Amino acid sequence: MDRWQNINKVVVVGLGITGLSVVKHLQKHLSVEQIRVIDTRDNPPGADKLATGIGLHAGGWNTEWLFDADLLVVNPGIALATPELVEARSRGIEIVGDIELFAWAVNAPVLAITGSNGKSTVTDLTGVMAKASGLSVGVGGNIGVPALQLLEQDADLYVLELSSFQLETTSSLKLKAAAFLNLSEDHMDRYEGMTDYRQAKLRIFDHAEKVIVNRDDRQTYPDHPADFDIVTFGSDESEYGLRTTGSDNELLIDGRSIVKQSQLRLVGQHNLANALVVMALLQAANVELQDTLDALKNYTGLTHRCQVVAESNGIKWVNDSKATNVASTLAALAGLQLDGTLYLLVGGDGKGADFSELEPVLAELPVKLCCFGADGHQFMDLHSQSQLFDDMEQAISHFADKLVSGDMVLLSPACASFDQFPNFMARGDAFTELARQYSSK
Ligand code: IK4
Repeated sequence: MDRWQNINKVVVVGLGITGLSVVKHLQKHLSVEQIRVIDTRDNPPGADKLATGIGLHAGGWNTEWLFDADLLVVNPGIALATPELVEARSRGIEIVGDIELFAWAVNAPVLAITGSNGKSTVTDLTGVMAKASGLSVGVGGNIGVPALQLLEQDADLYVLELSSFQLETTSSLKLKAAAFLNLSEDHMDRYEGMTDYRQAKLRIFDHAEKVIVNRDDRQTYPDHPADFDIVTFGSDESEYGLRTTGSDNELLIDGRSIVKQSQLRLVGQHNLANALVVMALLQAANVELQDTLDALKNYTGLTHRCQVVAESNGIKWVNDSKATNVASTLAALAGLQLDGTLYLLVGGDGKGADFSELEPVLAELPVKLCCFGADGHQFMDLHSQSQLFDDMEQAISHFADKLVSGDMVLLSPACASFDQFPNFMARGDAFTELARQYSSK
């Protein structure tokens, strides 16, 4: 079926790296006159890299362009509930996202991962291990390289991280296997409630040969399990599971030990679950696990994910900028090895979250809570030792000369970064820079 047959005019809504990858892909099927871009921001990122001849309307909507289109390709940063998009849809204009265009074009098996936390780690590690087995693998989506850009190099297998926003605009993505890792509160500025958020994530199962779900989080199961070929992972001994032996844990497949926790460089209980899902995904794609286990053992994790970025005089600086929701910060706190005071940097764009779950955990820790950014004030009552700052630099300069051996400075902000940074990576880079500056003083 040629999806492009009846498509004459396309509007890309939202530029940035993803929008640019969409435009480039569209140019394979259409001429520049048929492609337009709308971005509501005054200075859309990537505008300087847009191919000549393609119209760009920035700083607001252009409903003339919008309603003149046959197809809208909408960025995950824009809510489908936006009135202009609701109007376009009611006029019968098709709305898709970059992942749907990827689905129309892809010719190799695809694995996909969604969930509130751990999806980037699972996606990256699946890619690393699949490559170790000798396959050529395209890894990206919501992390790193946009999905459409992955198609520029031919691959034997694609591994995609998919956000709930990307899934809302995807309807025909066929998957070798789909994993739904866990569900916890996030994006309450974009969803009516948790039910809504979960339904968006469940779309990942729509055309999946196999679905991988979490026995410890029943919210990850499809509403009608009988309709699916289900594989599960979890902390008991069945299927992809765990067995505790003394002070160690064994990762199991159907009761058979595959690897021990002590053989892994990844730390934390949540990463055992992540490793189990990765094994389930790889087996669903017929990858020979034995060829990948050295890569699993050597894997140290992602940048911006509980990464030690500076260490001097017994003081550790840890970058967990990727913690953009409460559950992610809780996971970081659960895995802590502390010998002194924890200077915890929290705050940013709170996305309407309820941060109260942090309170009992913080109460048990020797912590100085350093709150910053647009919603930093929302953390102030969560601990007796809290202080409010404008930004990270102000916080760090305040406590830097109080740090002693055994202390840790941890950026695990439980918030998005968009109030003060382009994204969590820029926030993590800024923290890393400050950490290196202050720890060499
Ligand atoms: N037109 C238009 C237009 C206007 C604004 C297009 C984009 C924007 C900016 C863009 C964006 C928000 C891309 C996004 C996004 C949000 C891609 C992903 C997400 S996300 O919600 O899935 N990820 C953030 C989160 O989990 O909170 C990451 C937060 C961070 O990096 O700090 O708006």
